[in-house]
Amino acid sequence: MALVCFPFKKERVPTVLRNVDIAVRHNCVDAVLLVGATKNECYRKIYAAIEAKNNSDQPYAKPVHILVQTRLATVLRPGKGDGMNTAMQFFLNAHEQPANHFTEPLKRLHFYDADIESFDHNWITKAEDGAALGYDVVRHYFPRSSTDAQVTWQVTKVGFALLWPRTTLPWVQQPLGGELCFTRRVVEALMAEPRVMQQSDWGIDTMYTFFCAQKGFSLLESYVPQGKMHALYGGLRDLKNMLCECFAAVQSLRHEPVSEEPTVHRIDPATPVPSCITEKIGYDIEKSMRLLREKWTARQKGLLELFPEKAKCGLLRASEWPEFMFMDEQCWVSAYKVLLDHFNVFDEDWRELIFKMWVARVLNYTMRHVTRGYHCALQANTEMVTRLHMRRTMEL
Ligand code: GDX
Repeated sequence: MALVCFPFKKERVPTVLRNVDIAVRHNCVDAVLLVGATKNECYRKIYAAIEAKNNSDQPYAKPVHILVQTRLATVLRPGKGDGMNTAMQFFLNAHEQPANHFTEPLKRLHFYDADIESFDHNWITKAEDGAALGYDVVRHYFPRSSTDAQVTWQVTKVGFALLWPRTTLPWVQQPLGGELCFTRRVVEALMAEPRVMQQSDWGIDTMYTFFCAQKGFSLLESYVPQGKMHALYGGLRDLKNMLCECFAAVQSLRHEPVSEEPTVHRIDPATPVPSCITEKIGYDIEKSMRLLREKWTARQKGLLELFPEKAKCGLLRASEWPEFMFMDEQCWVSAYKVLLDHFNVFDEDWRELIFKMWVARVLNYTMRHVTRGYHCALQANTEMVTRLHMRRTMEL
């Protein structure tokens, strides 16, 4: 009994409907759930298309539900977290609603971003196979462009290595991945965790990954070789909210203990990466360089006093001229530690400051490593996390 959920906000309707169709046709799937952010135009079009299909002579062979997300949290911005948590609530209670016609409780909940153009039945099959092998959680991981995933690498992976080096967390391949499958006991445990239910924004992926590790659930990371084809970001500014919210999620957990006892964590081996991914540039570099000079305030410059000299002076120079080679690995990690103590996700000066530091870090990485080719760049990311991970393990 599996439910596949696609959270969506504003996406290409044909892509979403194509993905719904793939899920409905899968043998292991009992129902599909779409959770929209609001009743916007995209929601209305998808709703109308589902109604039309169900009233046609070839209706969906399985129930396709569409909901607007419930406001479940109280403080943070309503976003993908409320969407995914709404799906978890639906999943747990679906069998109690006679109108849903589920004869027993649903057993597995899958999530996939609604906009994946390379989605096919294999994503579901792989997750179902992992669940059949007994894993509590199956997460998909896939090759990404060397300039993509810079919130994952610079924020989440660095944070996990710094804060919980002796646990399974630094080994999670794509800790922010939104393509995963939970068994019922995982959904029950996550829903019982108030911090998960309060994480209504982009921080939800961090929360799911973190609490699954803290609760010791077994994890299979399943490799999807074709990767996730989705639209390119424009400048890095498109990622500012995600950056701030993912950092704040790690920051909010920093005093949480995680057991150092080994837990079951298997990683499917990766295969050679196709050239459409190795040759792809994930963001607009020239547009991003300008960001270092934008939106400075006197208070931001004052807050720089909290940071080590190298980060402080580098950023002050960058406010006048696009400079970023100062933001090497060591400078980023030292700034990251200050941010863990002082960052305030509700304060726009702090949001701009972390954003500019991260832009400098991403540009530094791009110019130093991405220019040497895809494999060198990925190696540099991996080595950054491994070095930090090893150093912190020795220190603790
Ligand atoms: N219900 C709901 N509510 N859905 C949302 C909302 C919201 O407020 N915001 C976004 N979505 C949907 C969106 O329509 C799409 O289906 C999915 O969530 C992902 O959003 P997208 O803007 O395509 O995110 P992006 O940049 O592709 O990031 C995704 O991948 C990241 C990663 O793998 O690194 C997203 O799943 C991130 O959470 C993840 O960290």
